[in-house]
Amino acid sequence: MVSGPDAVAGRWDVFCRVVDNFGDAGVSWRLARGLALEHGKRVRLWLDDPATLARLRPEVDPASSSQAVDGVEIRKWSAGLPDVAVDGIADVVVETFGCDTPGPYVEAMAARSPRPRWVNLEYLSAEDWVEGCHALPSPHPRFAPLTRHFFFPGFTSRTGGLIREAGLLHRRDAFQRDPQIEARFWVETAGCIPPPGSLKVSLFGYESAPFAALLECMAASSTPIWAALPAGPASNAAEAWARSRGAAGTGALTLLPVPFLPQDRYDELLWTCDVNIVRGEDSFVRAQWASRPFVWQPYPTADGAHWVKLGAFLGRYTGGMDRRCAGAVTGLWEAWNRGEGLDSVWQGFAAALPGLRSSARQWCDRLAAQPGLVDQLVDFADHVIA
Ligand code: TRH
Repeated sequence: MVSGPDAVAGRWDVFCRVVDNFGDAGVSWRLARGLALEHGKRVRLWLDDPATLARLRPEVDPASSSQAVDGVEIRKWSAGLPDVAVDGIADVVVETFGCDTPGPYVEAMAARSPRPRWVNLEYLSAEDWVEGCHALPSPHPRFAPLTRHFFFPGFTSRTGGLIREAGLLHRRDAFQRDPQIEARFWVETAGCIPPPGSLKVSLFGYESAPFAALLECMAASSTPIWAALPAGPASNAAEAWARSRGAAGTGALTLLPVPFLPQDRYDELLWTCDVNIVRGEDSFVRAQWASRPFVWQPYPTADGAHWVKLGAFLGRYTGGMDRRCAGAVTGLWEAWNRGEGLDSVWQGFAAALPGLRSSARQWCDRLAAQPGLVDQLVDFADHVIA
């Protein structure tokens, strides 16, 4: 057990392999940036696909094999890299989402004294078993002195918490308090400002999401709805749906295609909208920090495990709600993920929004009472594991 000032580890290597979509790069980037900017760590983010990160952070050069952004050294992780003879190894090694640290690097870790600390940052889940697995050690089968620790993000004090940048909620509050700032966001992002009294909705989902059915419900709304559609499945589906409507038009619904936004700008979209439809892991967390009602589509897997994740989170998220709100959230989320039955639940959800808005705020405040994931991970690496 190493403790005390000499235990503070300054050099961190974070490994990320982009499976698909954006979340792997999105989460790993937030982690690396927090370690560098908020904890003064010397961080290298080894990323196999910098082009994916460049979509989230336009300052990133997709073609570069080595660059520095926001205090993070971003290195392209490819065959033979890192070259441990040249690049050395860090004091703390974080592999994200079980991406497996490269073999030669692990061998160099085993040969180094003191041994580097080694953490596997897992996927986010609200399931009960996570608390029992968080922070558990797993000795390496080949290199006995090496122990990998499993670090689970989560929603309770017995997990590693959620990534929350310093000052995030203050920046959100300042944005949400100032109509001028919100208006400027809409003009810069969509070229227009949704009129007062309209319901603003952001849509981000997988190809499988029933976008057309939801847009149909919104078109029939008794109040105006403005839907922001970041470039991708949502905007493609909306374009096809509007074409299919032909002369009937889009009713109470106004479609607002917007570019795929830089991460920090996407936060602002979530902060200004009244309802956010999100997916995966990172936008799911960002919608909770926006403290607005939201709908979540977990990453769908062939074995249906996403239903278990959905149910586990719904259990926690609706636990403090009254029956009407809990029923409205559960009904719409299940219909959204099932891909059917939206017409019978959308109205109930829209009618419950005032109560859902205060529930979203309470939920966010409850999460914000816990230390953020980066703070917890640094404490874990510097003061808990050898
Ligand atoms: O893109 P995703 O589906 O990523 C997924 C999940 O992370 C999932 O857990 C993982 O198993 C799979 O990848 C491999 O959804 P997610 O996690 O919300 O990541 C999207 C990122 O894109 C997030 O950081 C927000 C960001 N984003 C923008 O920066 N601008 C935008 O305009 C939009 C719509 C999203």
